[in-house]
Amino acid sequence: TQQKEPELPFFFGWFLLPEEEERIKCATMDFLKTLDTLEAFKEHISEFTGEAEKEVDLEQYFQNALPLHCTTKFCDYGKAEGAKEYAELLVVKESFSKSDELSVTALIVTPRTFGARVELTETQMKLWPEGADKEGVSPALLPSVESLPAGSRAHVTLGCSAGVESVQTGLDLLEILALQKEGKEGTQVEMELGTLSYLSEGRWFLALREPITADTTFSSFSD
Ligand code: 2AM
Repeated sequence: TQQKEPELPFFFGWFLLPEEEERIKCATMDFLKTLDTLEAFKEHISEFTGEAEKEVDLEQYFQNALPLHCTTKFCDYGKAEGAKEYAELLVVKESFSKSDELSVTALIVTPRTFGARVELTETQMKLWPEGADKEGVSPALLPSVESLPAGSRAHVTLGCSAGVESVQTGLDLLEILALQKEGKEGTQVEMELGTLSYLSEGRWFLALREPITADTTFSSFSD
């Protein structure tokens, strides 16, 4: 008789507790509401709308369907490379269903995505797959990504613009971090939550004055 393989999930990650999800959504929506009223943002509005004078309601612009989470391993039900190996790691099994606290240190906004940067602790890094930062990264960006600390891609997707897949958030974050490292930061604006910087082509980065923490559960998701 043939033994049936245990099924692999769509992805593994830290999932925000429902009440935390609400709190983070409110706080980050408030930021979006302020952002689209800033003069600095309006100057670059065409990078979002394709037209200079048109206004944009960022709250409507970004949509998110999945529960808020920080993906550790995208498994695609076993089709993704290394999915099975990841699911079998002792640390994955031992951490499964356990609570953990995530620390959000920055927010990013681009014409494609809205996301929260997550700073992983040393313990959390044990659940971060080797090489996850550079998966699907374009050859042009690869050298910069390799020079960033491991875990730089860790994030929570807060929303995507129409037709954009959430995998884009991590790629946008890496691009922003690479530009920062090259000293390519433009306009800076002091906001209540922290310092907002512009990084060309509609990319914005808000470094939070105080990290936002969120209680999560390490688990998996399947549709
Ligand atoms: P995200 O982590 O940026 O939000 C289901 O699509 C989840 O897996 C989403 O959370 C998504 O992006 C993430 N995901 C999809 N494809 C991925 C990939 N190739 N690499 C890493 N994460 C991916």
